[in-house]
Amino acid sequence: AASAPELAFFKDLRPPAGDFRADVLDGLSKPQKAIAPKYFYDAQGSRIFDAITRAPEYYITRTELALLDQTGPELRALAGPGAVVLEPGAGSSVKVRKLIDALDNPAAYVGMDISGEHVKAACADIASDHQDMVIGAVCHDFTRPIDLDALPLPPGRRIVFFPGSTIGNFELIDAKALLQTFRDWLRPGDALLIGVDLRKDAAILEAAYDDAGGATAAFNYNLVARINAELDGTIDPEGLAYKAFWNPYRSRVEMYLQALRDQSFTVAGRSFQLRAEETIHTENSHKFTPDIFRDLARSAGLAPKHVFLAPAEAFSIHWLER
Ligand code: AVI
Repeated sequence: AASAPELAFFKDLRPPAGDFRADVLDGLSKPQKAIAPKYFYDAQGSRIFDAITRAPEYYITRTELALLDQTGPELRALAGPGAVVLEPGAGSSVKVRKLIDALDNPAAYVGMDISGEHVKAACADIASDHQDMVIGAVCHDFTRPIDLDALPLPPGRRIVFFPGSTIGNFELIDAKALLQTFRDWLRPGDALLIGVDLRKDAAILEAAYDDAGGATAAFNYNLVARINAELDGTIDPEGLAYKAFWNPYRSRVEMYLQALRDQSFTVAGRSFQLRAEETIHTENSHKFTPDIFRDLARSAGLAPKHVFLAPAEAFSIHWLER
């Protein structure tokens, strides 16, 4: 693996640590206790997420990768030469390699992620394989504002790449706002290439979000470990069970940590109680139909130009333009 000096730039816009504390205390004070899923992704959580993507039940990653392989020539034609690829929530950047390899002389790639070390290493790896491109990395929470003009981006058609169906982790109103944010990153004619998971059988969905190997459960327990370590918490992970279920009315998989018994704990000096069976909501993963997603995109000011569908409509990748 190459090291960071090969990056054209690294910008650390790390969100203040106080955000985590305030958000956790606020979330645990609600009638339905909840913690925002972005806090899953510390360095260890990002590693566990990579393990989830390799779990046999978690069809999303391999389905999207296969779809990207198949759509390469069409993506190359849609994008044209010299594209500047921006990837919010880049993580380990496996998918973008397929996009970069498909494109016609892409000019630049910028990976952005809330996990700074993770994104820096992943982008440095890409830089060592693509010395002809401008490769940068940014530590950034993409739900917060960013001034793209402050990044040394070369000219060229911008493609914001947002794979993985991460859009599904947002409440619909927030998903719309996020699409509007990405739209603001684009100039007329630029594009958003976004992976969107589709509705399917409940049993497939529930298995994908509660794999037998326990990676998804470990992902949730890591959040507890993170709260205990960083916010001086006393939550006993053994008092909590991980649960995932498909909610057909809201078209989403919902994930929770559920109390196995009455318990109390402290976080950052504040006390909290959990009754037996009470839950902490950790995540939603919304599933769409192609039409419902296109409507959402239009409502955010993006024009659907093309959709690529995996076999059996297991997954979709949408090309949207400003
Ligand atoms: C990142 N995101 C799209 C994942 C998903 O499928 O909703 C997060 C995840 N949570 C548990 N498993 C995967």
